[in-house]
Amino acid sequence: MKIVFATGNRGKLREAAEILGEGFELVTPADMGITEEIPETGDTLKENSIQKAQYLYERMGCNCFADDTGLEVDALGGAPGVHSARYATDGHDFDANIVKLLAELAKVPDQPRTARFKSVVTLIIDGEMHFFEGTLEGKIAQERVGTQGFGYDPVFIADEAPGHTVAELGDEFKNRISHRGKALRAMAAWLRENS
Ligand code: ITT
Repeated sequence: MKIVFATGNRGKLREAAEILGEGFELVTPADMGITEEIPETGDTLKENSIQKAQYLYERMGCNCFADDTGLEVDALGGAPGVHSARYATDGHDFDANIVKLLAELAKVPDQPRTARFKSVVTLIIDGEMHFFEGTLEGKIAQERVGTQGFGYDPVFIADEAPGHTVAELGDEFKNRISHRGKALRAMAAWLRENS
């Protein structure tokens, strides 16, 4: 099945292709000649996820899905949350975001470092919206370790793999336990049953 993934994030695209497997051919906005950044101005992950999928559906009239993901850190009142991509700067600067996250946590040394990734996927099929969600619980490491994955992976330790950051685990293990893996496998199951 050919389906458009409304993302400009190459890490997400790589993971989604592996999670969904051979039955799905993923097309990106860039493949369709869309070069502008798709707006995400909502106050929640769900609003942003809808906004990205709807933008593409209205622009191209194609079945598509979008993923909005945020990192919620308990000691920071749920930040960076919906602002995860632009936590430190206006761009998607993964390194600057990690530096800011560790600096903010250094200001509250007595607080637990528990955190979670949450993904909300919006699928639009023939104009109808469907939602799929996934969460990965864990905690924030004291320093960055590992080179795999993307975003906050070098400082996120999943409960399923204590002692290692997600950036040390590799895509295959990450996809098995991750927020995005859970949400996209649920979407794939829905698509297999309903189309
Ligand atoms: P698109 O909207 O184009 O899909 P984005 O990078 O803007 O890409 P999000 O708003 O959903 O995507 O993600 C916010 C940020 O959260 C993202 O830029 C990463 O820094 C981080 N992030 C998302 N998924 C992650 C993951 O699986 N592991 C680590 N960090 C992740």
